[in-house]
Amino acid sequence: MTPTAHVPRPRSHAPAFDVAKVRADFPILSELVHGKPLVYLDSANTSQKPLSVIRATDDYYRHANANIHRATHLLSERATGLYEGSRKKAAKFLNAADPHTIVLTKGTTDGINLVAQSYGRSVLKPGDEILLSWLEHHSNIVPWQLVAEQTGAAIKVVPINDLGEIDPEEYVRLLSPRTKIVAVGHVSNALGTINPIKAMIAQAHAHGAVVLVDGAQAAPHLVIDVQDLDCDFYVLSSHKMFGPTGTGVLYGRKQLLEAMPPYQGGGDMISNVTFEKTLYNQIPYKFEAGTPNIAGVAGFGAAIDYLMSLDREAALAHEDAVLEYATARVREIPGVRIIGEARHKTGVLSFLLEGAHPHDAGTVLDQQGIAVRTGQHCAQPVMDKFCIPATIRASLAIYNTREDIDALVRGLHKVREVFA
Ligand code: 7TS
Repeated sequence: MTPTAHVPRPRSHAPAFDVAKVRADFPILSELVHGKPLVYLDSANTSQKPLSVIRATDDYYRHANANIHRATHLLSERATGLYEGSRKKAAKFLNAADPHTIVLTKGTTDGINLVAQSYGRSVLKPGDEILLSWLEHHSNIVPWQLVAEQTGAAIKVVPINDLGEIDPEEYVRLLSPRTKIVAVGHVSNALGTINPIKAMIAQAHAHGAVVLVDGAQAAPHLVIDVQDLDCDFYVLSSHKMFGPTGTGVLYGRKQLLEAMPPYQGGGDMISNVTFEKTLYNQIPYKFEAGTPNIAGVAGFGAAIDYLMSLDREAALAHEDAVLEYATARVREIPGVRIIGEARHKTGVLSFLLEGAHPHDAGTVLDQQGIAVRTGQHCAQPVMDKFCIPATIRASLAIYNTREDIDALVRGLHKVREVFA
């Protein structure tokens, strides 16, 4: 919500953002839920899809359905064109210099597991350290625990402060020549904290560590430039940025990807197979074994087109204004405790309401057509830090409005009545 050096923010002449036009692009927003207009405040979980994405997926099955990279017929050519076209779009979206550094994955979880098992497993030795933060989603914890068990490496964790920000002094203190991998989220899914990752990456590099950034929650909101960040790996999920489920991206530094062993074996990831020896395909195909989610990737390309057709600065300014409004309005409700008040936040408002368990609050809100997520948000260490079992989380996207927040506030008053 506050301008930062590492996040491009609106300049004084930021053009107006037409939220009504954006909302009209998302058919599901006219859906009735329990007979009430849908108020969708769960985009950190998964975002809704614009018509262009729904159409791109449908078009693939109507006009291009075939397997990629391996047939001579026209449909396969079309399918391959769509698939490789999305890779190029993803490279542009992340400002990666070379589309070959874009591995198409099943999503963020898949990308992190790939890096942990391919890069991590081949370089880590007993005594090495993997540095995580207390803000991480389970997807950026458990894959590292698995590879730590396999290799004898140790996991270190940077603490967070009471605002929900990574402690910068502790981060530097925990970096050492033993640190081989730093894996950190760009934006926290539970609290919305934007981490100062550009500085964190530079500090990690100064100690010789390789950095993976979990960008699942950043991609729908922030402009991402992997060259400017100078990160080694950046992972994201299509479904959180208005694309289909089951697809995503792993960006990797070219020299690292080239040196890494394959993650999975199968079709398309080889250049020559004999029982004596198999030669692997070049990057990124070496990491893309088997028939992928081609329809999903076609839709993902349309989602990137959609996002890039927007004035991203104006979109972010709109989201920031709605988050600021939400924070102020929800804070006014008696018995509310906001969890996570980082100085730099995007997209997420987590809170507790005295007298109502988050799950019960979520059920009452759902009855009024309001979709939020309640629980620990796959970020149990964050809940442990605040000594709470769960929160109510309203998460925002470009299509949310102040009216959605007014509905949420009315809904929370109803929750208070029910549990008074
Ligand atoms: N990393 C972060 C920061 C996330 O927010 C999520 C999903 C993941 C990784 C995993 O992404 P996936 O697409 O591979 O499943 N976060 C959430 C959430 O906040 N609510 O539901 C899923």
